[in-house]
Amino acid sequence: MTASLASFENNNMMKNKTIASITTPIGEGGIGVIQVSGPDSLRIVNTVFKGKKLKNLRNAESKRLYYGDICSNGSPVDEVIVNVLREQDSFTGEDLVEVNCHGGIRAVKKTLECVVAAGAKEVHWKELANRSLTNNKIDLIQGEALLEIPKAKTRLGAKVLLDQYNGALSSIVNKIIGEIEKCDNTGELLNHINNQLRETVRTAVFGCAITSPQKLIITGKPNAGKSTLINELLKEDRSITHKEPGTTRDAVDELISFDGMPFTIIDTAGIRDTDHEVEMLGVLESKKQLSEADKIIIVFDNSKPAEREDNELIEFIEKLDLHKADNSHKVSIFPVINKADLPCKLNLSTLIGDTFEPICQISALNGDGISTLEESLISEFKEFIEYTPGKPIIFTKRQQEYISRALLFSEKCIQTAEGIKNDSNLLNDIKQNLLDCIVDSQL
Ligand SMILES: Nc1nc2c(ncn2[C@@H]2O[C@H](COP(=O)(O)OP(=O)(O)OP(=O)(O)O)[C@@H](O)[C@H]2O)c(=O)[nH]1
Ligand SMILES: [Mg+2]
Repeated sequence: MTASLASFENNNMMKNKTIASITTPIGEGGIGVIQVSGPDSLRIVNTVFKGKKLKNLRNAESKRLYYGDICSNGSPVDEVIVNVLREQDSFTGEDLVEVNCHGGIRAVKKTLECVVAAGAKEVHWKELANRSLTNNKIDLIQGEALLEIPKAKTRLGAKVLLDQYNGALSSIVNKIIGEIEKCDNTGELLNHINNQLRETVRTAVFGCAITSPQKLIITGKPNAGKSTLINELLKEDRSITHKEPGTTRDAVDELISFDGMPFTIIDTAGIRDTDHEVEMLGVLESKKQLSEADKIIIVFDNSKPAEREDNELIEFIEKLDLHKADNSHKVSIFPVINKADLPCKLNLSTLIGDTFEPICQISALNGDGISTLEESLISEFKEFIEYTPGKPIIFTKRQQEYISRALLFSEKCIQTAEGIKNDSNLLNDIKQNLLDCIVDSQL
């Protein structure tokens, strides 16, 4: 089980408990929802629910709404609509009562208090997702999707995750497991398994960037136009810009998306030697941000000759480990020449090596060239952004690890000395990794 799911329901006693959780955000809002799930959910809610028509909730039909009051010591606390879902209909796989009360902190909390006083155990909402897993309503991959859906940053992200919740990735993993079981001494089937695994592993770079937005850092010497560029990309005046160098000191970060791909974009202080204490802290912070980046835009100033700061920055970036330890993580560099609207004084040849070949000329001030830059930033995701509904996508590092390992074993299997004669140990290793990816071993 993943740490995030495992940390919740960790003993058998808890499994039979009826649990309750607020499943809407706490704050101002039209409605608030409390879900009560478990063998006693109907009995527990019945003790605090006075239906206008229905007298006993235990006689309620599944998938029906009932109107009434939640009461504490006989007095109404809130007017609610209760949705009853018997175990065969609920997403948790056990009797579930959804209490829809008025939004706002007070009504929701008070209603939860009543349900808890009547015998339910208050839990984090993720525990409800965990119940679907323990009751075999969903598998581990679907469970992870369920936890990610509320955090989706873009519509594309929500679409992808919903498809995985509905079993897109699980289906291909199960299909391959079935094929391994049938795999005898024919190289053809093994090649087919290998191709499907390779194709699936390729999706991880996109899926993981959907759930954990990549860090996009904007760097460059002071006054190069970094903050102006970030404002242009965000289409709002988020960062302060000024003609004086050294304007940005704190790293400013914002969520941004290009064609549905989310990024955390970070404006940094220009890197230069300075005696000014506050600016120095900004420079240190910039260096830290650069070392954690997934993508780096280096802004060069077209209107000035190359300066020492440009070279120092390039040297610093060259020293960064551009291929991080796990190999799956590569830092991409996007050098751009800004202020292309001004006469050119930049002597590029003194600056640029292979790594820093500029991808485009832009004017952050009037927007020229910005769309080319945006396209470059998402080019590695392009084929996935044109998303085919229902496509299996790996969207967590955990899934990526297991399926990549399965791929490794399948490649070894193909290369065994006997050529197409399959090695049953290796086949088992492929299967085990796929099973570990999909089945919760702790259940
Ligand atoms: N003509 C022209 N001016 C620009 C362009 N981009 C930025 N500027 C101007 O250059 C100056 C510096 O811009 P900033 O965006 O504050 O530069 P910065 O790189 O964030 O500077 P620091 O935060 O000090 O490191 C401002 O006066 C901007 O209006 C551009 O494309 N063309
Ligand atoms: Mg700035």
